[in-house]
Amino acid sequence: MELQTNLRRIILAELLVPLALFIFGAYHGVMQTMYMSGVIRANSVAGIDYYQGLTAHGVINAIVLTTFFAVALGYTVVSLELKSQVSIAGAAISLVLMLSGALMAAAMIFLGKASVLYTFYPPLMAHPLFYVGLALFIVGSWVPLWTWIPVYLRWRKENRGRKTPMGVVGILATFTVWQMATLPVAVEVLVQLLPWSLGWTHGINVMMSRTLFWFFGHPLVYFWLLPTYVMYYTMLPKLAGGKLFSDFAGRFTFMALILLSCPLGLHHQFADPGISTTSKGIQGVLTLLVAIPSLLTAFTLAASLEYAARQRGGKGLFGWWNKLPYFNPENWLFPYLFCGLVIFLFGGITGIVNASYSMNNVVHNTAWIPAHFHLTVAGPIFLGILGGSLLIVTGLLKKPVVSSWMAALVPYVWMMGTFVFSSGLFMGGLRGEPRRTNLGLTYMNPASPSYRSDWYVPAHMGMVGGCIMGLAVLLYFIVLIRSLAAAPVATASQAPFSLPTSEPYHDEDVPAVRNFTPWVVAAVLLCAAAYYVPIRDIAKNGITTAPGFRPDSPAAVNTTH
Ligand code: HAS
Repeated sequence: MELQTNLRRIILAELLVPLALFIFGAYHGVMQTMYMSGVIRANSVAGIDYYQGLTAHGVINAIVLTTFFAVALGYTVVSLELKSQVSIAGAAISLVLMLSGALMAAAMIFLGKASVLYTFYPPLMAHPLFYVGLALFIVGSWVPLWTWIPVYLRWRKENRGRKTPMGVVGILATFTVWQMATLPVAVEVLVQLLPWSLGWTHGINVMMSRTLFWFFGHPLVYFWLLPTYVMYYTMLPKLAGGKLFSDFAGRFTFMALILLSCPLGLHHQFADPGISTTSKGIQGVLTLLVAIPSLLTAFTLAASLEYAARQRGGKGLFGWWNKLPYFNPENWLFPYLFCGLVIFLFGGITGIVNASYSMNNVVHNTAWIPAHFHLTVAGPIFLGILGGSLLIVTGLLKKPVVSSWMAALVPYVWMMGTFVFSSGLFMGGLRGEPRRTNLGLTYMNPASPSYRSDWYVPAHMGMVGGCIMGLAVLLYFIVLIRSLAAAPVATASQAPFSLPTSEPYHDEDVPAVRNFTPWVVAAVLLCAAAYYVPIRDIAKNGITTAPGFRPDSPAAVNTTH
């Protein structure tokens, strides 16, 4: 089946516009490593200051690029796998809301009126239009799920007894998590931040705001992860030349992430006051539980890779690893998914360190944390986005992937960069190097009394890694732009675009993972149980509200903009 013409256009916009914005996001990532290592000893470069650049980096890369990709992949998978037409009006409304919201927020960042980082923590205050932009963006990202549900229900009615395609299960799980996660942040933005930045309220309850943010902020990371898991479960085994080892494992992982993604944001607030240690302890245990679906994914995908390698003639206990298609330009997508998995091994293990309440005290707010998340969101997720976007864009435009050897090289260069970068930040973090700090002005400046020579090597490793990551991005854009400029492939222009789809090796039929409803109900109840006490405590504690601040001044902001 061919995708609807207008849907193809919308998907292309959802992939290409954020990739264009990402050029700024990636540039500011490399600049961060320059500031942090002291190569740059200034507050700003080319009129953009440190916190402005850090905000652009986080908002564009972690919120705009990831959400657009999830929506674009969602439309592609739902439409192709269910062989159904989706609402073009819904897709267009979603695109317009998301684009206008993203551009409004980006404009405020680049005008220097929203240097509040991607967490937009108060008492840092942004211009009201930044919060309006965020609200539009979030509402726009809700629309696709609402329009997919009737399509899915119709498909189920017409295909009684058939299993829902795995990719569709994964996409519906992704957006169910997103819907649950974004409600509290919508409350934070509309009830707290926007009126406060408009000057309608004179102070903000920072603890309530942080708690609502992290109610959203942790499931946000699984919202990033789930589209990549869709690609891992549906595409990777096929690209490796084999089958998905267990169909049940994939479906269970998606359902378990619906259940467990939301009720554990307090692990980002282990150091915050005003929340009881019991509530933090409970959510700490839930955080360890949410690692289980990922551990299951690790074993299932390893078994799928082993099956594929043995089909290709692999032998022995470990000898089969040699038979995977690590570098085959015709199969350029495989390395994006495979390198992502290798990176995620280290991102996942360090997440378990963070989740351990006592060890978190050692690493919290240090460079260790960005090291962890560059091995997760900048590892499997980012590589999934790059690979998935190239696949869908060239597939929809019927263009060849030009220099496919370079396309296959990108993930290896990126992996090398992230490992060097993160190793530096892990080492620095364990020595107390802080995150979100312009170290070049002080700790990385030998002329400063605060100079820390023991952070020199880690911070410079971070910078070298960052430059290698920058090189990978450059190579990727060379491939993408050359592919976009190429003439369409004549033979392929006849064939409808399709996604690589793996068959199951074990095709278990377990009723418990066929239906979303019990998982969603259980997730809502678990969230209510996990958050009732901390929210009640924060509301009751009578915390003094705070005025707004900007990162460059200790004086409170005057809210007449
Ligand atoms: Fe995290 C902080 C705990 C996963 C992202 N995390 C962050 C932040 C971000 C982030 C962005 O408990 C910083 C937020 C901020 O700005 O302050 N995280 C965890 C845990 C997991 C975890 C327990 N995080 C993620 C994922 C992210 C992400 C996924 C992005 C998508 N994280 C924390 C905690 C903090 C935190 C604390 C707060 C710290 C603080 O103090 O501020 C788990 O879900 C991880 C489970 C994953 C695994 C790995 C499975 C491995 C697989 C690969 C298999 C490989 C194969 C190939 C088969 C158990 C699937 C084999 C190949 C060979 C060659 C061998």
